[in-house]
Amino acid sequence: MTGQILTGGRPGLFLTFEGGEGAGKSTQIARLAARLRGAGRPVVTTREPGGSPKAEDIRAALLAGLAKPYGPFAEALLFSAARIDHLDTLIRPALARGETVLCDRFSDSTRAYQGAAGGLEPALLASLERVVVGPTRPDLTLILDLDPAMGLARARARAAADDAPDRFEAEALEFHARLRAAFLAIAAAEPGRCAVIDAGAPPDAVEAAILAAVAARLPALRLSEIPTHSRAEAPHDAA
Ligand code: Z5A
Repeated sequence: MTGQILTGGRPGLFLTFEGGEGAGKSTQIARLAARLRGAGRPVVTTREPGGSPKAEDIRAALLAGLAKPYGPFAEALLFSAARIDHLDTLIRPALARGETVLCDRFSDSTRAYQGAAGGLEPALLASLERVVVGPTRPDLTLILDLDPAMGLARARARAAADDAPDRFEAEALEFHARLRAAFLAIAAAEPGRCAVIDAGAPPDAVEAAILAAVAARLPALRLSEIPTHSRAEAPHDAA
């Protein structure tokens, strides 16, 4: 089917996964990728910030909190710099080859973290997004919605006992509640692009909801033709 799908003027499909901390994005990206690959569909899994060597360098600095003293606009510029390289070196070439790109976070995270939760003007971020992302908007964004206290508890349970929380994990619960509201507001404003998934359900139920949303929104992927048994793989193979 490579090269056969024509959505958004490019042969590949671009799916992004968004949501708060510990919502299960990595888990579900691995499941969807395994299902598509099992059926012989070419898939790239990736993440933001990161996904290319230069963007991974920026990720390390951002998550270590090195840009925090410069404020949310400086952080937004660094997330954008990482995104430019990621788009140029990984996402756009994969879409041009007709591959399906599954990306863990993208520009909606900038809107939510640096915008709604960080206090930057939506108009400023919209301008930045227009310049950085251009026409490479996601075909579908799956917003994994979860009570932030539950998400943070999941993330802490996964972390090693001596791991310090990263720059954003360390924010107060109120910051994470603003994020949740921001992602839901994005979904409400762009219902054609976004699907909200209840991420508080068990992993199999979340996966089923994602498959239903993808099948309904992107029929060109022909998900319903793929057998249900598939094995999850390690996420973010392109990073
Ligand atoms: N950021 C930003 O500020 N601006 C931007 O523009 C961008 C990003 C692009 C990246 O962190 C940080 O950068 C992020 C936003 C900010 N903030 N934080 N923190 P990251 O990539 O390190 O972290 P993350 O994106 O938040 O992902 P995560 O914490 O790894 O969560 P996840 O991928 O959504 O969840 P998971 O790893 O699949 O699952 C978490 C745990 O829960 C794990 O043990 C699973 O086994 C478990 N799990 C998964 N699903 C379930 C269900 N359904 N039930 C029970 N347990 C589950």
